[in-house]
Amino acid sequence: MKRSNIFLAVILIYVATACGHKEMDNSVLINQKEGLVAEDIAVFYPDQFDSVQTLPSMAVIKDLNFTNALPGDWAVKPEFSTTDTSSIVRIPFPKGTDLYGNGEVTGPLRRNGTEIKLWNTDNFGYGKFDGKQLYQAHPWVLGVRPDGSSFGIIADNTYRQTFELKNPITITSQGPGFRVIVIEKDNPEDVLKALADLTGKMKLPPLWALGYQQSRYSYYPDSQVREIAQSFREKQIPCDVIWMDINYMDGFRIFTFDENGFPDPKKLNDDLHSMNIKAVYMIDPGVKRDSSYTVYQQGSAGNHWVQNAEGDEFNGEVWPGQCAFPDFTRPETREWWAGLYQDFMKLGIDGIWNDMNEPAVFDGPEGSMPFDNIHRGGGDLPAGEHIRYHNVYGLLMVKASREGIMKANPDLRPFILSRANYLGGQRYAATWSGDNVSSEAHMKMSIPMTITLGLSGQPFNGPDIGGFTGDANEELLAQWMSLAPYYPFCRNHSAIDVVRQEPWSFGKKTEDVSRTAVNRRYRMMPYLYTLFHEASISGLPVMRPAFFADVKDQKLRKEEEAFLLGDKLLVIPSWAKNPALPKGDWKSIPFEHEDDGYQATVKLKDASIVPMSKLIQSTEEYSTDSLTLYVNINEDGKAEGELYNDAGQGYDYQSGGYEWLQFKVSNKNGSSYSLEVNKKDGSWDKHHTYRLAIVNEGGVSYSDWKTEDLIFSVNN
Ligand code: NBV
Repeated sequence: MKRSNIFLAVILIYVATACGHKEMDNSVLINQKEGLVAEDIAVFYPDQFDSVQTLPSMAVIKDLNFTNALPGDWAVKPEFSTTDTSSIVRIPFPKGTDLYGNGEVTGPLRRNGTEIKLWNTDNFGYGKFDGKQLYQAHPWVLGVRPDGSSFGIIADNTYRQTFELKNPITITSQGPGFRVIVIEKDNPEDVLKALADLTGKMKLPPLWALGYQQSRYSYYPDSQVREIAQSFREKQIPCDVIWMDINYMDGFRIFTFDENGFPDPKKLNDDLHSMNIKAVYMIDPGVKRDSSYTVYQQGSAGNHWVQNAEGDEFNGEVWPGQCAFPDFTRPETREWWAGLYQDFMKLGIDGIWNDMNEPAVFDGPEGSMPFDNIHRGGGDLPAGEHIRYHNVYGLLMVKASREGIMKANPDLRPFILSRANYLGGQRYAATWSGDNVSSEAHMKMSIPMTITLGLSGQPFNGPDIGGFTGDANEELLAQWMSLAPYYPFCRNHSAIDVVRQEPWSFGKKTEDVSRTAVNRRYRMMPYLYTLFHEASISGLPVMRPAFFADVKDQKLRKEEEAFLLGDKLLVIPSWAKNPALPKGDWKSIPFEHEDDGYQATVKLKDASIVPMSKLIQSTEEYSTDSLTLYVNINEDGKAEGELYNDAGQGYDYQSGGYEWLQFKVSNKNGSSYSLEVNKKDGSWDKHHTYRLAIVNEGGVSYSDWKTEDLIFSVNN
């Protein structure tokens, strides 16, 4: 059934509220239609809702048909009103509720009292709008009540809008009336799972995308790329990816190469591959207005450009000079764009980095396009002005990029990193938090920012480690690299005009600290990959707030230094000052080279098992043949954990080519432990060798390696 026809088929529950009543601020309250679409999900429409103006939803991929009337005791109810210029929704919530989410934002983890504008913005150094308006828009709030019961709110429209997170929450959109979706669950995890059911899940990325990645604007020429790769191998700092920023291009023309600096990209990529390193290349949306340039010629011939209000090709200034911009609302344009990746990927390119896709336009209003530019739409997307499609320009671009990459490499899982995106954009791309600053403040802020994106549906994200703009220094890089193991997306990246910040750039101390940190990430890879798998099937974030460990403990609600990785590891950065920690018998995992003064404390939850693998230099060497199971046995002598394991690439996993194992360890008596391995799912039958690492107060006691007879004795 077409979504625009929803109203013909639904059972409408019509509630007459105070029609025509004037509010204090001159907005006029309007009627609404409301009902349940699932047991715990309600949808509210303002009266005279015109579906063509905001639907089909760019966030929600499910049809939302009313199934039942809204129960009388439904708690979170939006109230709609309008003014001459805006559509307003006010949502009162019970006292004591903590608010989270709201997407890519600076500021505290707990969002109460904050205000943000959703208008994707190229925000260098977070210098504009006090950093409150960044590259992505997530019209979404998560509310957690004192008892842990939780709700989620989606303002289902893409227009420029403001979220004021006071009581009531006030959403003011510069567009027409829009529907509001409210999810009501017993805990925040279930709200996030429902959000993922509605907006789609991140697809399982290739394993290499979880590795450590090194970038700079720009490594140039290609010999420098090779040197960097070589240095990682010589210095034995694990690394999976090197990134090619815009200088690889010929005059910033996308899908071209600078003849002098990158004369043979295929050879470069082959060389990197021979060192077990992948290559990711940047592609921006702006296409240089140059009549001798094939991409511009094709785009013009295909009538693919966004138009100005007069219906002519819109041009604006970006890196290459005056550019035209693909109109990604058009299916034909997305198909053309997707096709551009065909030959490009054949050069051995492994992943794509879509930057500047807010879209950033240097000489345009607020650094983007005029609000009245025309996007012509197509398929089920109506034509609309830029003010409607601005916030989803990046989402539609990465949707097209993803399709192109998948077509070019049908047997490989795609990897795309996007700077701009919108609620639900995890379906297409991972993200990073844009041009942060090399400062202690931005390093610390990267934790609530990474968690917040996870609480907004995007599990695969992280900051520029070391900071993008401004000079890093020995101390800062050592501190920031010590967090590298724990960001879902782990990439060190810096600007063009700042000091180098590869792990070895400030001498031996930082290099050693970095190696120790990155080694940790690779040792934890079995656990990390298991968490990514969990995120891909449930929508739960990889990096999680500490309060997820005990949602009723109010002391944890503001904690934004310490955080969780999955539900079994608690990470406390070395610089954390009196962090609020969850109760329970969490025990520190003693990794190697623990005492450099920088590494975070990593604690294992009681009754838990986390699998770790041998040290490797790249995920190409990843193997789960020999697994060390870190075990924190509880008072009853028991612990449990899981491992998800597949080929790390390709799609066999979609037809059972994986193993999902469950581990149970019990303490027989004294130093004797038994391990039970059960298959939870998957058709793989792999042989593993295990050893137990029993974590206790004083450190860790290891057993011998065993394949059968899984009774271990551990030397205490
Ligand atoms: O392509 C250059 C940079 C890139 O390194 C950065 O990560 C992006 O956020 N890009 C922005 C454009 C120029 C920024 C000054």
